[in-house]
Amino acid sequence: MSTEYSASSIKILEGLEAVRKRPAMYIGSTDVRGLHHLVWEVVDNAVDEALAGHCTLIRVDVTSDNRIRVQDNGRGIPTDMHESGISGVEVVMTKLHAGGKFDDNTYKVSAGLHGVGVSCVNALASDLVVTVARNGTLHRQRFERGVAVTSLEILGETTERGTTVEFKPDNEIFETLIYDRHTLANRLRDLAFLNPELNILFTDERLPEDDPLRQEAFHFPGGLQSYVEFLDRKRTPIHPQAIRISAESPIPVDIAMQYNDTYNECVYSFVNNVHTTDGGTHESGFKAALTRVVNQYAQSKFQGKLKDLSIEGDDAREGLTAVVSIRLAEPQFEGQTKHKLGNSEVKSQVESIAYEGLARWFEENPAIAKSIVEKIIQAATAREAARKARQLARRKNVLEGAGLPGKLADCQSRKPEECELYLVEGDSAGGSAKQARDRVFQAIMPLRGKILNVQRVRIDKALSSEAIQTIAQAIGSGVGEQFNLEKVRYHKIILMTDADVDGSHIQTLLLTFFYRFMPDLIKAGYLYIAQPPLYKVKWGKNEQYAFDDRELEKILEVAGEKRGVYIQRYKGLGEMNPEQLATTTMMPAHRTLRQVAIEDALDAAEMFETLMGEEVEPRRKFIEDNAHLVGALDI
Ligand code: 0RA
Repeated sequence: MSTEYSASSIKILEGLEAVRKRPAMYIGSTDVRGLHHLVWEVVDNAVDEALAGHCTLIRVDVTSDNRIRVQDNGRGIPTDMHESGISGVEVVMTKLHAGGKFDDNTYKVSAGLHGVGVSCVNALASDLVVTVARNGTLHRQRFERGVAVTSLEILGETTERGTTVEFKPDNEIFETLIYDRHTLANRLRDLAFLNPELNILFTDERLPEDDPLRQEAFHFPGGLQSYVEFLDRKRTPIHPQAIRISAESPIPVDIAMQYNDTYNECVYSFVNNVHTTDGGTHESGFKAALTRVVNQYAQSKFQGKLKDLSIEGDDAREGLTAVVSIRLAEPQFEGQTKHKLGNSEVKSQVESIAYEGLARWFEENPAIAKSIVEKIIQAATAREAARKARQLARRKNVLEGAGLPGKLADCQSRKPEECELYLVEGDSAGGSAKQARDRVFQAIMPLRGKILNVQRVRIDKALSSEAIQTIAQAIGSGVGEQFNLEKVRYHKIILMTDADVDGSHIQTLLLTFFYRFMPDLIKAGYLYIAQPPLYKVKWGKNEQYAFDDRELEKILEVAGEKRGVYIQRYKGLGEMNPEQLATTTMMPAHRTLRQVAIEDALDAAEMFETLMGEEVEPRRKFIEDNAHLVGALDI
């Protein structure tokens, strides 16, 4: 360790010390999200280089010990002396908010959610190595927890160009150090769709050499058009090519959209590559333009079919998959999670670009426009019919909890925040659960047989299923557009199914139902999955439960020496007596619940489509590893 610090570099260290003291202020959290944030921070810098036209290749590697290596072929971080007396590399790596460019960048890509600078990554890495190939010379510098432990050394000559940052997240800071392949691959794939000139190579060195997922190459010269086709790959489009609208002025706007034969709307929007999951002014501008064009077109060409029906935005977006991507010099992000664009001038800018592009497209493609508008008129007609059906249903008070369903064994408490509703597979397990519960705050609803698959049906059809009606009645919140979070009667709704294929199937059908008709309930964190044990191990006077095979092995290691080890495998909830069910799966002090977290609508829609799509193999695979839909949480 040979480091001398000038006055200015001491100030720098104080800056990074602040990052280590309050990491969440800089990267949002120190959980698995924050862990991934470190990668995006470095990748965003490389993407900045690509946007400025200097970089075509980004490699992201996860090493076998969960280190991250990000390599790009951009200009390389400047290596010459900065005015503060240290090299550009050291400034970028140690000075807060110096991660960006020295030069004037028209569109600061990462200004949105990330953009806190690579120095934050450095501060939160137990060690970090930066290698820069620039002006024919290869340079390297090492850091530990943000502190330089070598100077910027010259390694030799090179014909290459670019920056490589390799780091290990600090175990003193992060709750977990294990990277999630899906999270990384999905975001890198998105970035490749959004930046068609980029090649992104992702390698997960934790997977065996012969695993096809070990290395994935993302390069999509078709850009957003390919993105929409990718999103719809499991669906059947009603027209062969995605509609493409783009303009550079007054701001760069790029839109691709395609209608498919489902009833799902799937509109994704981005600002400077940041996914605005809560939409914002750019997304509303696009939607307003679409509704306007469709209404005008239908009125001028399909007056006969339209009669006095009016087309609403939801109708125009039924079965629509669209991606809207814009670039903005100074994006303002709003909302709790800063996933919503606030710049008010953007709405009319995007709206007029989308309006003109769409109107022209409709005029130039009358045959396809006809099939699209006919589909939309059908949607409006069905919506009107559903509204009438709902009105009728409401009159009968079916859905609003005037009467609770007969099968529900309700709890005594009327405080939703302490109430729990167990949705239990089968009448017999339902019976055990009723005996096992704490009736003060735990309600039980047995579910018999299969739930209707609601992925491909409209709301009126879904509500004609008795199982779904009773669930909706018990929860009391209304469904679909009528859903009201305030009316939810239980703040924990717990799916309890057998640990077998049928159980997984029922579980996924229920998840689909909640996802489609009560997504806000999932977002509020009210939906959980119970974890019944798979085994009971008995030896001597000891008795222990195992929730998976690994736990079983661990227990057997302890029990193994002794004689008379007895293992019981539970095939279903019905095999447990009420007391066992209570102590393993239902009592808050002993149970483990998994909270269902649909963080990313993109992933979720995607997954449910795979799940409910026609193809059997991906569905089987999903049911096998639906673990990444639910985050582990001890309650
Ligand atoms: C500061 C200035 C310039 C580039 C970069 C930083 C830069 C940072 C990172 C981080 C990862 N990859 C990166 N690539 C570049 C501009 C360089 C110039 O003007 O030549």
